[in-house]
Amino acid sequence: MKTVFSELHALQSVETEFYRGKWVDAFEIPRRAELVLDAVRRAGLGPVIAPGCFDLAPVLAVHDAGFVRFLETFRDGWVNEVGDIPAYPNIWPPRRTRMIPTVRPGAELGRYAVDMSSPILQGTWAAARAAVDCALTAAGLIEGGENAGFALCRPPGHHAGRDYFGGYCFLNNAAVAAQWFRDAGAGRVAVLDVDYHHGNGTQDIFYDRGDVLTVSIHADPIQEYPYYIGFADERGEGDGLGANLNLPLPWGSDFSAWGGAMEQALLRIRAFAPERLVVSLGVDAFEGDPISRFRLQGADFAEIGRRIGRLGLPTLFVMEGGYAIAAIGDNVASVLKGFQLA
Ligand code: OKP
Ligand code: ZN
Repeated sequence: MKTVFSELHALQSVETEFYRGKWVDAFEIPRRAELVLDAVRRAGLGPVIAPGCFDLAPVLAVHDAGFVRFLETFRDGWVNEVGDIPAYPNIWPPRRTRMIPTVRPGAELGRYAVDMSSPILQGTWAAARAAVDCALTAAGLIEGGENAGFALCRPPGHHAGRDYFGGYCFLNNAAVAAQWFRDAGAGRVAVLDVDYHHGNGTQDIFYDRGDVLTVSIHADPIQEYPYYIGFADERGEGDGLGANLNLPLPWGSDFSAWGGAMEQALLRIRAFAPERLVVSLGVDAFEGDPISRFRLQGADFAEIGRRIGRLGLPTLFVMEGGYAIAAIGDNVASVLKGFQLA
């Protein structure tokens, strides 16, 4: 399968992040994408291509126009008022406020941010758009008849909702691609999120829709980010009732537990009979991940890929998390090779 990759990812780059009350070496760094790129090349997965350019219509199909406009224009006001420095929110609107627009960049930043992990930099908008372009280009390959594609997206996307960003994410690459498949004619699309963290943005975007099934296997939000969402009783609403499946697992889960959850996920996906599958591919369930607490081994990632491959669906893989620098490349390549050889 082809990998779609843009060098522009490197525009999103910080040295440190705020973690457990301290500024520590950042986990979500450009090197992650470079290592994944090296690994897919070494694995002989297939050609690496640059993304095409898309207008904002596919982004606006899942994201709020005011939010997108904010991401696009925020830096000008911020630099003018605060200076050319990374922008971190330090205030958030309380519940039941009227959400009246302000004229202050810092106040608008807090309106749309859910946490401090996604600083907006000079190049953030370009990097986030390039990631979406990677997802859409890979989706286009599948629409053109290929059975699979890998969008090597960075920054990741699955924590970004219709009108919020956070968790290293700005635009929801997987959700944009899933909606694009719908608009290209697929009647039903499934999103399988195997990242260690719940795909809260993706769930939220499609929560009231029956045409896009969202399934996530992740650490129990009672003890893990994103904390307030991702519980097993969230099943969708309205037309979407039954079209969201959350499979939370406790800290310390290994593949005996994770693989069992995956069987439930695959059963649900088969029953839904989607025409396209989008996989939010985070590899932070790996036991060596520095911010995560599952215990998957390297070989388990190949098995994940094989099981996805046995679904026999046109499949778009979209890069999400994974922070164990020494293993991220091998783990991603293992999933993709496992899929190819299934
Ligand atoms: C992004 B992805 C918790 C800090 C959490 C954000 C984690 C975002 C993970 N103490 N920081 O799903 O891999
Ligand atoms: Zn994650």
